[in-house]
Amino acid sequence: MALHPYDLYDVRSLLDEDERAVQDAVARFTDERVLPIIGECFDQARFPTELIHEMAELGLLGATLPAEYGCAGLNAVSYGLICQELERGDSGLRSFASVQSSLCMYPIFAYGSEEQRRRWLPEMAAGRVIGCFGLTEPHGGSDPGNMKTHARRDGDDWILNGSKMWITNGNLADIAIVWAKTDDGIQGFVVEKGFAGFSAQEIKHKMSLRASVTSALYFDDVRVPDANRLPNVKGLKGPLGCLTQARYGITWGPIGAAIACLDEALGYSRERILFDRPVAATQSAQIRLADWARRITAAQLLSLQLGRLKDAGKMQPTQVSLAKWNNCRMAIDIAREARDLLGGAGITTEHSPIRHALNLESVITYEGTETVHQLVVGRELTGINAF
Ligand code: TGC
Ligand code: FAD
Repeated sequence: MALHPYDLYDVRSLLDEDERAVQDAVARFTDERVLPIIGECFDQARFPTELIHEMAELGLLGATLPAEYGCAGLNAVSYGLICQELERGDSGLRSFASVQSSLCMYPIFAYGSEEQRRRWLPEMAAGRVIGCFGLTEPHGGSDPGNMKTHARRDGDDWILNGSKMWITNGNLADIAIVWAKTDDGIQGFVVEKGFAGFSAQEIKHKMSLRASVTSALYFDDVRVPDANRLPNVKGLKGPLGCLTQARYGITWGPIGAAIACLDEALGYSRERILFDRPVAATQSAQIRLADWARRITAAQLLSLQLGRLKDAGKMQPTQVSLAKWNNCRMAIDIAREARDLLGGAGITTEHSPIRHALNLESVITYEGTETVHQLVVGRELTGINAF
């Protein structure tokens, strides 16, 4: 029997019935609702807000959180498959889901009070409240411990000052999870749209993640009630704990982008006749295609094992760093090479590789650059902190 070209090791056979059903449902959504419009959204630098409601209906927002908060209660592998299938459409869609789920709903669930959970999570699962996550600052995102944004206690409130940069969903969001220095260490605050002194400004002229909203956030003496402070975490481990959740999903996403590029390049190289034979009949094209399949297969197995470790409560941040580094590198290299295999046709958004390649420039940078993840693995091996 012929092997599946995008799953040479039959990784799907390692999924249970529920996981396969999740993958199929999101794959259908991507094929029917995302792929027909996404090239144009990218051209127009427009995030398709019209899809938010459908993503919520499918249970894709906060998918791993419990049903009592209106969420789907899925396992980590299912969440990974959601990210993979969304990013097969576009990294912007996966970014939206990652930020809403792992960076906004997760900290409210993990660090928030019961009152905060009940207030925000059901609305966020339904897509009626959109979140963004403010950690990075203009002077250096890799070193968030050096943040300048600070909050000062004033009676029952806090007064927040500072700014955040490169914030996904910033101008879409109804609430921002903002990390700020206090006299008692770094703490997280739920800052609501409309609080006086809080503003968001969209970042224009992006050549990457064009179908996603990215913003700068400004806090000018913003008064935030203590009821909006996340009470159950202090220190950098708060935001870094959220990043571990989001980075886990990001290990899966680029697999989808790489599969989309392999799919396009396979189809194109079979049809394209040069020197009296299809490009796919040349040894150099086959070696490239085979090499992409090898790298995709390795990434699939890496993320699946990571997901199994996560579901068993055994996943370590260093393992996430290794997979985020490997899978982003795998996907960006494949996307760039697939663009080349399409020749001149590869430079327009008629075909997906250039869009994926450009998007992956952000994906390999955000949630910790490639260098940051290499140094995390190096620190694990040597016991020496090289940051
Ligand atoms: P370090 O001393 O290593 O750790 C401080 C405390 O945090 C704990 N910790 C973690 N906890 C959970 N998960 C992790 N991954 C953790 N890493 C560290 C650690 O145990 C310690 O706890 P405690 O109790 O001892 O205080 O901190 P460091 O200052 O040396 O930082 C190390 C470094 C460079 C790895 C860290 O700063 C880092 O990861 N930098 C990169 C920043 C980053 O990734 N920013 C991403 C911003 S959000 C984003 O990009 C969203 S894009 C989303 C989208 O659109 O999809
Ligand atoms: P810098 O930290 O200034 O890094 C510059 C260069 O220095 C990089 O090549 C880096 O690898 C290298 N470097 C860093 N440390 C070392 C070292 N020790 N040794 C050698 N080299 C080093 N942030 C949020 O908080 N929320 C979001 O929603 C969000 N969304 C984003 C969306 C997009 C589209 C993008 C592009 C970014 C987003 N970010 C977000 C920010 C992202 O996390 C940062 O861009 C990233 O962490 C890197 O920070 P920086 O851009 O300031 O680069």
